[in-house]
Amino acid sequence: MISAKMEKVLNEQINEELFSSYLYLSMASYFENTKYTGFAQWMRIQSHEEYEHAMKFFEFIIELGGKVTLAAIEKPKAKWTSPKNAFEEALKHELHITDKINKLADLAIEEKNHAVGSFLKWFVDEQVEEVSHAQGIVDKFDLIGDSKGSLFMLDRELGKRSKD
Ligand code: OFO
Repeated sequence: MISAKMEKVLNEQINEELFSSYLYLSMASYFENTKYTGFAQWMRIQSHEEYEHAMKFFEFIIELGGKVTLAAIEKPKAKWTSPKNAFEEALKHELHITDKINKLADLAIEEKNHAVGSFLKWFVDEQVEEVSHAQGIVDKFDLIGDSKGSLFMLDRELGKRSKD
């Protein structure tokens, strides 16, 4: 039910999602080390969501009768210059993932593979949400500037995030 090319790019997306999970886990560790436990909690949840995204691709490839082939996960960065810098990189990363999902959707159209196109719709919508969330947080960092008190409040607010 899927071409060799489609199988390859779906497998590559498992790797992209697992790297996302690893990157956000690394950010969680960075925030724990710098005592921003609220930001760390937000990143832990994000990391878990990314693992779930990887598993959606994993199960879908199998459902299509394809073969899952796992590859090495790139080592993530471990340090950022500030909390704002970490969230800016999270936003940049989500824009990269959006581009990957869009390219996958383009291939589904090109190959007239409606099953893959339908599966990807959830991810297209999810990416709109992910980019909007990350952008919203970066905007808040811009608003608070150098205010330590506001940074503390933001850390507390983001720490309320729980698993949906
Ligand atoms: Fe899987 O959405 Fe973020 O990377």
